[in-house]
Amino acid sequence: MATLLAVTRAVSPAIVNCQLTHLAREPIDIVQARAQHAEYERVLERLGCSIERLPGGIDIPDSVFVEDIAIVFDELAIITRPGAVSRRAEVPGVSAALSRHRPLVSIAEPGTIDGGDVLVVGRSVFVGRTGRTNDSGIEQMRTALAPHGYAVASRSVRSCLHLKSAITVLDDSTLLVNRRWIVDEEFSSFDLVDVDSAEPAGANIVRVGDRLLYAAAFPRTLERLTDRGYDVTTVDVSEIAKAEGAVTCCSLIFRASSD
Ligand code: CIR
Repeated sequence: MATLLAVTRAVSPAIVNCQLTHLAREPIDIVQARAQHAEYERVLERLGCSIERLPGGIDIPDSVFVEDIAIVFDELAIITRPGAVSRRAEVPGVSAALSRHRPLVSIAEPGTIDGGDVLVVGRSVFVGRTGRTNDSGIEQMRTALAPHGYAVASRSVRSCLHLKSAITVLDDSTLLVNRRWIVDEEFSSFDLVDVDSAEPAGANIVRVGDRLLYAAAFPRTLERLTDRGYDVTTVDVSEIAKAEGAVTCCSLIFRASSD
């Protein structure tokens, strides 16, 4: 089996000053946030990942959300130019770490992309147009990926931070979705599993091989998934959720380049 690496980044004490777009600021218990993050890493290890944890930095508020800074493919990694200016300080640390694993291509001004807007299913790459990701960023991604046979398509997103707040992968043909936040016809080639209407933020799930890692906050949607036969492990990420983060945001999972 391929060796999976999961790059994570420690929770910075500055997380209390994180970016917030759709949430009101609530106090974040840093000790609790770190304990939840450590448990998240332990679950990734149990699911078969080797963890490479980067330091969070004492003054980089959103550094734990490493997903937004890169998109890692077998052939290369795209280093983003995050849409929030405060998050651009996260780029050098992630870039240095990934340069040991992949050739890098960086998104340049005026392009912006947050990795949370990029949904990869096989050779199809769907990119949400949001407050964080613009057309120039999407075009640069298309140019970088075309030689490797990936098709990049932009997608609409409303009322949430990122495309992957609204839709993520369950398996090669099935997506977990909150239809209120995307245009479902844009994903008509997939089977769609709806979140429970009481759990609008429940469409974010991490696929690790044939297994899934999910936030404990969405028991109704969890039941739908287990009824369908999915193997789901849950983690409590309630403190991290106060920073508008979800489970995909806290890792970059990819095959070791030697495989
Ligand atoms: C932000 O607003 O950028 C962070 N507070 C949360 C980022 C969450 N990342 C993600 O959904 N991929």
